[in-house]
Amino acid sequence: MKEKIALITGATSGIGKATAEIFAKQGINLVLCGRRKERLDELKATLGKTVKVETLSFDVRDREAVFASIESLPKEFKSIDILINNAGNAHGLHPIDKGSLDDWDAMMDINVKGLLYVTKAVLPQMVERKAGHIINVGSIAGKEVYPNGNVYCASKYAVDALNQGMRIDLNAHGIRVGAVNPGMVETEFSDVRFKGDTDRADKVYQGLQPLVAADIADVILFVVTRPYHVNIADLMILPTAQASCTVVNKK
Ligand code: NDP
Ligand code: 8X3
Repeated sequence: MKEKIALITGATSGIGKATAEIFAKQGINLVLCGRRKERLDELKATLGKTVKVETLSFDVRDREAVFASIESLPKEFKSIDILINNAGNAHGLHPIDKGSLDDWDAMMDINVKGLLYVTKAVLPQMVERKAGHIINVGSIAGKEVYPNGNVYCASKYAVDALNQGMRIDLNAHGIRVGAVNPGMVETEFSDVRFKGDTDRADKVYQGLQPLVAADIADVILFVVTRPYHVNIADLMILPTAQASCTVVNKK
């Protein structure tokens, strides 16, 4: 994998950060993205000792910033081999009649439209080179709907549809496209969902052993290191204690 370049969105935390760390160990050069610049700088300082690292600080909702940032990459980083579409979050957990319009906008704008903007900005060089690998981080929430999950689930169902659509449309260009769909992973995800209510966030993972971000990063590394004729199209990874969105064996 040496000399390959991966662009990871949402690299400042959780699954994206763990993926950056495991990729660096394999010698994959990195373009790390997120809004929190200080975290990107810290990652560059650490992982930059092992591989080449560029950082891009932008909000995936800001389409001009997405295109300008990716366009600004130095020449040696322009040929992105692997795109990890990971940035995203849930915002709120309310029945549909009580949901907040701002939360709904955030989820659709970040999880769906942001993923589309980044993909559109990265794709031209992949299409031109007739090579590349896109991994869309979906969710079990993109495979089944759970109470109060409504709009978050809709955003992840959209990721599932886009994963299939990209694979079909990019097939003629020889580009690999696949999704990695986690269940419960203890990251900053629930802190964001519950807007900093850490007690409530912690309760989500109490009584079971959830996945950690490194478990998902490990799977992503497996997916990207298959021979080029092998495309892992769709994977779901759950903690052993979780059978579905709502069937969780808590002690
Ligand atoms: P975290 O909250 O730990 O990480 C989310 C990442 O997304 C951060 O790096 C954050 O960076 C970035 N991000 C959020 N909003 C924006 C934005 N507007 N613009 C740019 N970047 C943004 O959560 P996870 O690591 O758990 O989540 C990663 C992905 O995994 C998401 O797509 C999530 O839906 C999915 N997932 C998570 C599961 C879980 O249980 N944790 C289960 C299934 C799927 P910054 O704030 O610096 O911009
Ligand atoms: C995150 C998992 O179950 O909170 O996508 O929706 S869940």
